[in-house]
Amino acid sequence: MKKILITGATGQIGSELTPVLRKKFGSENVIAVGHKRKPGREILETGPYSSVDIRDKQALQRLVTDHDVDTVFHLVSLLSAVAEEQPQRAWDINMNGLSNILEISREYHCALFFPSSIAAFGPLTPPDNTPQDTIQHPNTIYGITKVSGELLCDYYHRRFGVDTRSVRFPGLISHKVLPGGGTTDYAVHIFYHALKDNHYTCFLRSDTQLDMMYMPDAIQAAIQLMESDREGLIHRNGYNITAMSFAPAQLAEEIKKHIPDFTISYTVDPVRQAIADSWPRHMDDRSARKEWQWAPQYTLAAMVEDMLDKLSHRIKAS
Ligand code: AKB
Repeated sequence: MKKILITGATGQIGSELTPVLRKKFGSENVIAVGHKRKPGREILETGPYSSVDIRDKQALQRLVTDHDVDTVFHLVSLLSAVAEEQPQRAWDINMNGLSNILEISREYHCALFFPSSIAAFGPLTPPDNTPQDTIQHPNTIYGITKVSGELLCDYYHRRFGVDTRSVRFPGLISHKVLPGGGTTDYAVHIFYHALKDNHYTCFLRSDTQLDMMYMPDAIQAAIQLMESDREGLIHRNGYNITAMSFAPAQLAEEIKKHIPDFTISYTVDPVRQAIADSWPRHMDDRSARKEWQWAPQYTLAAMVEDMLDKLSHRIKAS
């Protein structure tokens, strides 16, 4: 990795991955690409930034050739709940966007990171200790784009030798930029409401257990996978990875340890509940641990403590 392009750089993952990569590889060597969401000062002021629609292949091609890019982190994606509202747009952005990036990676010999998701599984998948290789038959449009993305990345690797790599991210928890319309978003929103109102109304049932991860671990996973020796990688697209698994009621209990007055209530959104009910409760991530030494740092308790600390400073400063 010498010259890196990040699509979706203004999103939940991109806004945290971009500064970490700029620090590690040099500001000028990390080109951030956003589109709909306005970039924050950090992204704009610390290195190159371009606004490009992921469906504009020529503009992306120009960026890759102008900057001599050798690695792409392709983070653009409509998330699960928003995608259910606009399935055709989700297919267009998630699949045609990925197809553009794969073609460019083939043409200009770039390595490619693609974030898949727990959504690549479905109601027929074993929900506990979900194996690395198992039934993938999602019933959401987002999940269909994620499993298709994994297959397409594998195809480009096998057929054209493109160095594609991906992970199946669980719900991601972070304090910098809000997630944009997913099913696991409750696990981020709850912190804002706990600090501002002492109360949160959750759109999932209290016992909806899902895999989760704190953003520093997610950033570490993406970089570590892309830096691993290619010889060790058997399951390229994509690796199960998880750091913790909890339900809303357990997260609320953990928050209460820091904010004793905090309360939670439940008004279930049937669409998001059905999506969550189709996803694994806990994935087996031994392949990632074995093949590229994946090892998360944050437990539920450590994540909650750090989130409340960082987010309260951010809220005070705003
Ligand atoms: C979503 O909820 O849609 C995402 C995901 C788990 O992929 N956070």
